[in-house]
Amino acid sequence: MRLQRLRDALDSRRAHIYKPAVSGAQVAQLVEQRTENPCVGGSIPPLGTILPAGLSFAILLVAVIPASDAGAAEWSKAQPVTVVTTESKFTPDKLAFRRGVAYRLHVENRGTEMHEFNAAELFKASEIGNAEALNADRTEVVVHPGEAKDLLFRPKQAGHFHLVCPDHDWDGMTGEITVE
Ligand SMILES: [Cu+2]
Repeated sequence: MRLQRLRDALDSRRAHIYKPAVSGAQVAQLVEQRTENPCVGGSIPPLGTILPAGLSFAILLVAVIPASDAGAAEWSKAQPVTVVTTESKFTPDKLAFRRGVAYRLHVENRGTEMHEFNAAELFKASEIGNAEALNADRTEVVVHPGEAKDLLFRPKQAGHFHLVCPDHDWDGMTGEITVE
């Protein structure tokens, strides 16, 4: 019964291999402990019981690591592209990318106001290497005056995409992005 639950938890984890192995198993154990014995902590030996299951998952992770390393190596070779923001424009304001190529987009704010490199549709149609460079909605790179950010992305679809600074589009701060 307990083992089956752990297996289920691990199976569901296999679909999300980015999560660390132990946390999944520990969550499963915590849930179990809470359900079976909410007051006494000692009925289930900590970690020892789940070690075999955790171990098999650790082996699975090792098998997966080379692929992600290869991905990281690809990002390290990403082509650099710099866009400067000032009042009120992107320089350059026309950008061309190729589908399947990794880019390091360097957005540098040399202006005195905050600007946003907003290319929501492009980012949606791209693999993102470092989501932390984007806002929570993954629509834009926000740069404060004097700040610069690097975004790693790889376009997955060809097409034309809008570039806009939502704060200054009224002032002409827009651009065009083409992915071939
Ligand atoms: Cu702006």
